[in-house]
Amino acid sequence: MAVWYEEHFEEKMRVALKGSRVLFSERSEFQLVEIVETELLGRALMLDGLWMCAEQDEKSYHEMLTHPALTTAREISRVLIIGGGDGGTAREVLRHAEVEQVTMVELDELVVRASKAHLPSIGQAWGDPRLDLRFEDGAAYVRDQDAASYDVILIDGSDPVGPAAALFGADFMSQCARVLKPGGVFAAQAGSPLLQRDEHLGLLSAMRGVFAVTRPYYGNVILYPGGAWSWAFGSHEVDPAHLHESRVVAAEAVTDIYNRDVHLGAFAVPNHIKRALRDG
Ligand code: SPD
Repeated sequence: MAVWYEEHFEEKMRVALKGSRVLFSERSEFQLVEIVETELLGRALMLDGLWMCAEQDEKSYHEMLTHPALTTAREISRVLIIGGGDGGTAREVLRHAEVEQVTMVELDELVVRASKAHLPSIGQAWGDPRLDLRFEDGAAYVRDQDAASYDVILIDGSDPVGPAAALFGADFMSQCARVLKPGGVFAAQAGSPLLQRDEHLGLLSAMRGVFAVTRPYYGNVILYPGGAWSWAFGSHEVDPAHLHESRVVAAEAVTDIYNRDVHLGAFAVPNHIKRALRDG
Protein backbone atom coordinates (compact mmCIF):
# COMPACT_ATOMS: atom_id res chain seq x y z
CA MET A 1 0.00 0.00 0.00
CA ALA A 2 1.32 3.45 -0.90
CA VAL A 3 2.10 5.85 1.93
CA TRP A 4 3.27 9.49 1.87
CA TYR A 5 6.48 10.17 3.79
CA GLU A 6 6.84 13.84 4.57
CA GLU A 7 9.12 16.48 6.02
CA HIS A 8 7.21 19.27 7.73
CA PHE A 9 9.16 22.45 7.23
CA GLU A 10 8.31 24.61 10.28
CA GLU A 11 4.65 23.50 9.87
CA LYS A 12 4.44 25.87 6.89
CA MET A 13 5.30 23.52 4.06
CA ARG A 14 5.59 19.77 3.47
CA VAL A 15 7.94 17.88 1.19
CA ALA A 16 6.24 14.55 0.63
CA LEU A 17 7.31 11.48 -1.33
CA LYS A 18 5.09 8.54 -2.11
CA GLY A 19 6.61 5.32 -0.90
CA SER A 20 5.94 1.71 -0.14
CA ARG A 21 7.74 0.71 3.05
CA VAL A 22 9.94 1.70 5.97
CA LEU A 23 13.23 -0.19 5.72
CA PHE A 24 14.74 1.08 8.97
CA SER A 25 13.43 3.01 11.96
CA GLU A 26 15.30 3.30 15.21
CA ARG A 27 15.92 6.04 17.74
CA SER A 28 19.48 6.78 18.87
CA GLU A 29 20.37 8.95 21.85
CA PHE A 30 20.52 11.87 19.38
CA GLN A 31 17.68 11.43 16.89
CA LEU A 32 15.18 9.26 15.04
CA VAL A 33 16.90 7.54 12.10
CA GLU A 34 14.63 6.30 9.28
CA ILE A 35 15.18 4.91 5.80
CA VAL A 36 12.15 4.64 3.52
CA GLU A 37 11.58 3.30 0.03
CA THR A 38 10.16 6.01 -2.27
CA GLU A 39 8.78 5.71 -5.81
CA LEU A 40 10.41 8.80 -7.24
CA LEU A 41 13.86 8.97 -5.65
CA GLY A 42 14.58 5.46 -4.41
CA ARG A 43 15.63 4.83 -0.84
CA ALA A 44 15.81 7.95 1.30
CA LEU A 45 17.27 8.82 4.71
CA MET A 46 15.40 10.99 7.24
CA LEU A 47 16.75 12.26 10.56
CA ASP A 48 14.15 13.49 13.05
CA GLY A 49 11.65 13.76 10.20
CA LEU A 50 13.94 15.85 7.95
CA TRP A 51 15.05 14.58 4.55
CA MET A 52 18.80 14.06 4.34
CA CYS A 53 19.41 12.28 1.06
CA ALA A 54 17.84 9.95 -1.49
CA GLU A 55 19.47 7.53 -3.89
CA GLN A 56 18.30 9.27 -7.08
CA ASP A 57 19.02 12.79 -5.91
CA GLU A 58 22.02 12.64 -3.58
CA LYS A 59 24.65 13.46 -6.18
CA SER A 60 23.26 16.96 -6.65
CA TYR A 61 24.13 17.51 -2.99
CA HIS A 62 27.27 15.42 -2.35
CA GLU A 63 29.10 16.36 -5.55
CA MET A 64 28.50 20.05 -4.89
CA LEU A 65 29.63 19.90 -1.28
CA THR A 66 32.89 18.16 -2.14
CA HIS A 67 34.33 18.91 -5.59
CA PRO A 68 34.44 22.73 -5.48
CA ALA A 69 36.74 22.41 -2.43
CA LEU A 70 38.77 19.50 -3.78
CA THR A 71 39.41 21.08 -7.17
CA THR A 72 40.64 24.36 -5.67
CA ALA A 73 42.58 23.65 -2.46
CA ARG A 74 46.36 23.93 -2.90
CA GLU A 75 46.86 20.36 -1.67
CA ILE A 76 44.26 17.72 -0.86
CA SER A 77 46.15 15.00 0.99
CA ARG A 78 44.43 15.41 4.39
CA VAL A 79 40.65 15.84 4.45
CA LEU A 80 38.30 16.18 7.43
CA ILE A 81 34.56 15.50 7.13
CA ILE A 82 32.26 16.47 9.99
CA GLY A 83 28.97 14.54 9.79
CA GLY A 84 28.28 12.75 6.52
CA GLY A 85 26.99 9.53 8.11
CA ASP A 86 25.37 8.21 4.91
CA GLY A 87 28.82 8.00 3.29
CA GLY A 88 28.10 10.08 0.16
CA THR A 89 30.55 12.85 0.99
CA ALA A 90 33.36 10.39 1.76
CA ARG A 91 32.65 8.56 -1.51
CA GLU A 92 33.06 11.77 -3.54
CA VAL A 93 36.20 12.86 -1.66
CA LEU A 94 37.85 9.49 -2.14
CA ARG A 95 37.37 9.70 -5.92
CA HIS A 96 40.39 12.04 -5.89
CA ALA A 97 43.63 10.06 -6.17
CA GLU A 98 45.67 12.78 -4.41
CA VAL A 99 43.68 12.29 -1.20
CA GLU A 100 45.77 10.26 1.25
CA GLN A 101 43.69 10.36 4.41
CA VAL A 102 40.06 11.19 5.16
CA THR A 103 39.00 11.55 8.78
CA MET A 104 35.23 11.42 9.07
CA VAL A 105 33.75 12.40 12.43
CA GLU A 106 30.09 11.42 12.73
CA LEU A 107 28.17 11.99 15.96
CA ASP A 108 25.68 9.20 15.53
CA GLU A 109 26.87 5.63 14.93
CA LEU A 110 23.28 4.61 14.14
CA VAL A 111 23.22 6.75 10.97
CA VAL A 112 26.23 4.88 9.62
CA ARG A 113 24.84 1.48 10.65
CA ALA A 114 21.49 2.16 8.95
CA SER A 115 23.16 3.59 5.82
CA LYS A 116 25.60 0.69 5.49
CA ALA A 117 22.69 -1.74 5.63
CA HIS A 118 20.21 0.07 3.38
CA LEU A 119 21.99 2.69 1.21
CA PRO A 120 24.83 0.73 -0.43
CA SER A 121 24.91 2.88 -3.58
CA ILE A 122 25.63 5.97 -1.49
CA GLY A 123 28.19 4.44 0.85
CA GLN A 124 30.50 2.89 -1.71
CA ALA A 125 33.66 3.97 0.08
CA TRP A 126 33.27 2.41 3.53
CA GLY A 127 36.01 -0.13 2.77
CA ASP A 128 38.56 2.39 1.44
CA PRO A 129 41.74 2.10 3.57
CA ARG A 130 42.22 5.90 3.43
CA LEU A 131 39.01 6.41 5.45
CA ASP A 132 39.36 6.85 9.23
CA LEU A 133 35.80 6.83 10.65
CA ARG A 134 35.20 8.06 14.21
CA PHE A 135 32.03 8.41 16.27
CA GLU A 136 32.51 11.62 18.23
CA ASP A 137 31.20 15.13 18.57
CA GLY A 138 32.54 17.00 15.51
CA ALA A 139 32.91 20.39 17.22
CA ALA A 140 34.91 18.85 20.10
CA TYR A 141 37.08 16.93 17.63
CA VAL A 142 37.97 20.10 15.71
CA ARG A 143 38.80 21.92 18.96
CA ASP A 144 41.38 19.22 19.78
CA GLN A 145 43.25 19.36 16.45
CA ASP A 146 46.56 21.14 15.80
CA ALA A 147 46.55 24.43 13.92
CA ALA A 148 46.86 24.20 10.12
CA SER A 149 46.49 20.43 10.05
CA TYR A 150 43.91 19.85 7.26
CA ASP A 151 43.89 20.70 3.55
CA VAL A 152 40.13 20.42 3.21
CA ILE A 153 37.36 20.57 5.83
CA LEU A 154 33.81 19.63 4.80
CA ILE A 155 30.77 20.11 7.02
CA ASP A 156 28.00 17.70 6.07
CA GLY A 157 25.63 18.30 8.93
CA SER A 158 21.87 18.20 9.21
CA ASP A 159 19.66 21.28 9.33
CA PRO A 160 20.60 24.04 11.79
CA VAL A 161 18.37 22.69 14.57
CA GLY A 162 19.17 20.13 17.29
CA PRO A 163 22.64 18.57 17.36
CA ALA A 164 23.75 20.24 14.09
CA ALA A 165 22.96 23.85 15.10
CA ALA A 166 26.44 24.37 16.60
CA LEU A 167 27.97 23.64 13.19
CA PHE A 168 26.55 26.96 11.93
CA GLY A 169 28.00 29.05 14.79
CA ALA A 170 30.91 31.50 15.10
CA ASP A 171 32.89 29.44 17.66
CA PHE A 172 32.90 26.36 15.47
CA MET A 173 33.82 28.43 12.42
CA SER A 174 36.77 30.00 14.16
CA GLN A 175 38.07 26.56 15.23
CA CYS A 176 37.73 25.31 11.64
CA ALA A 177 39.66 28.34 10.37
CA ARG A 178 42.44 27.64 12.88
CA VAL A 179 42.73 23.98 11.86
CA LEU A 180 42.65 24.71 8.10
CA LYS A 181 46.01 25.07 6.30
CA PRO A 182 46.73 28.44 4.63
CA GLY A 183 46.09 27.00 1.15
CA GLY A 184 43.22 24.85 2.40
CA VAL A 185 39.50 25.06 1.66
CA PHE A 186 36.52 24.79 3.99
CA ALA A 187 33.04 23.99 2.61
CA ALA A 188 29.75 23.57 4.44
CA GLN A 189 26.14 22.91 3.61
CA ALA A 190 24.55 26.34 4.07
CA GLY A 191 20.82 25.67 3.94
CA SER A 192 18.03 27.05 1.79
CA PRO A 193 18.86 30.64 0.82
CA LEU A 194 15.12 31.42 0.77
CA LEU A 195 13.52 29.38 3.55
CA GLN A 196 16.50 29.46 5.92
CA ARG A 197 17.71 32.91 4.94
CA ASP A 198 18.72 33.95 8.47
CA GLU A 199 20.75 30.78 9.03
CA HIS A 200 22.30 31.10 5.55
CA LEU A 201 23.36 34.70 6.14
CA GLY A 202 24.40 33.93 9.72
CA LEU A 203 26.75 31.19 8.56
CA LEU A 204 28.27 33.46 5.90
CA SER A 205 28.71 36.21 8.42
CA ALA A 206 30.47 33.86 10.88
CA MET A 207 32.74 32.69 8.05
CA ARG A 208 33.56 36.22 6.96
CA GLY A 209 34.85 36.86 10.46
CA VAL A 210 37.51 34.15 10.17
CA PHE A 211 38.27 33.51 6.48
CA ALA A 212 39.83 36.01 4.04
CA VAL A 213 37.73 34.44 1.26
CA THR A 214 34.06 33.57 1.89
CA ARG A 215 31.69 32.76 -0.99
CA PRO A 216 28.23 31.22 -1.00
CA TYR A 217 27.41 28.93 -3.89
CA TYR A 218 24.13 27.51 -5.12
CA GLY A 219 22.48 24.52 -6.72
CA ASN A 220 19.26 22.53 -6.71
CA VAL A 221 18.35 19.51 -4.63
CA ILE A 222 14.85 18.16 -5.30
CA LEU A 223 14.56 16.59 -1.86
CA TYR A 224 15.09 19.73 0.21
CA PRO A 225 12.39 22.31 0.86
CA GLY A 226 12.63 25.45 -1.22
CA GLY A 227 14.23 23.87 -4.30
CA ALA A 228 17.36 26.01 -4.32
CA TRP A 229 20.09 24.86 -1.95
CA SER A 230 23.39 26.39 -0.91
CA TRP A 231 26.87 25.66 0.29
CA ALA A 232 29.57 28.00 1.54
CA PHE A 233 33.25 28.11 0.55
CA GLY A 234 35.88 29.53 2.87
CA SER A 235 39.64 29.85 2.66
CA HIS A 236 42.56 31.91 3.95
CA GLU A 237 44.10 32.21 0.50
CA VAL A 238 42.30 30.25 -2.20
CA ASP A 239 39.88 31.78 -4.70
CA PRO A 240 37.16 29.35 -5.87
CA ALA A 241 37.60 30.52 -9.48
CA HIS A 242 41.14 29.13 -9.66
CA LEU A 243 40.72 25.46 -10.49
CA HIS A 244 43.33 22.70 -10.66
CA GLU A 245 42.55 21.56 -14.18
CA SER A 246 43.76 17.97 -13.80
CA ARG A 247 41.53 17.42 -10.76
CA VAL A 248 38.52 18.90 -12.57
CA VAL A 249 39.07 16.61 -15.54
CA ALA A 250 39.40 13.57 -13.27
CA ALA A 251 36.24 14.54 -11.34
CA GLU A 252 34.24 15.19 -14.51
CA ALA A 253 34.92 11.67 -15.72
CA VAL A 254 32.91 10.21 -12.81
CA THR A 255 30.46 12.89 -11.68
CA ASP A 256 26.81 13.25 -12.75
CA ILE A 257 26.36 16.92 -11.90
CA TYR A 258 29.71 18.58 -11.17
CA ASN A 259 31.88 19.97 -13.96
CA ARG A 260 33.91 23.10 -14.66
CA ASP A 261 30.92 25.16 -15.90
CA VAL A 262 28.64 24.04 -13.07
CA HIS A 263 31.40 24.96 -10.60
CA LEU A 264 31.90 28.46 -11.99
CA GLY A 265 28.16 29.10 -12.44
CA ALA A 266 27.35 27.95 -8.91
CA PHE A 267 29.24 30.92 -7.47
CA ALA A 268 26.86 33.43 -9.10
CA VAL A 269 25.10 35.13 -6.19
CA PRO A 270 21.45 36.34 -6.35
CA ASN A 271 21.02 40.09 -5.85
CA HIS A 272 19.05 39.84 -2.61
CA ILE A 273 21.93 37.88 -1.03
CA LYS A 274 24.54 40.26 -2.49
CA ARG A 275 22.68 43.19 -0.95
CA ALA A 276 22.32 41.48 2.41
CA LEU A 277 26.04 40.65 2.48
CA ARG A 278 26.98 44.18 1.41
CA ASP A 279 24.72 45.84 3.97
CA GLY A 280 25.24 43.72 6.87
N1 SPD B 1 17.56 19.72 4.73
C1 SPD B 1 18.62 18.86 4.59
C2 SPD B 1 19.96 19.37 4.88
C3 SPD B 1 20.85 18.23 4.79
C4 SPD B 1 22.25 18.44 4.72
N2 SPD B 1 23.01 17.25 4.89
C5 SPD B 1 22.54 16.12 4.22
C6 SPD B 1 23.33 14.91 4.56
C7 SPD B 1 23.67 14.17 3.34
N3 SPD B 1 24.94 13.55 3.44
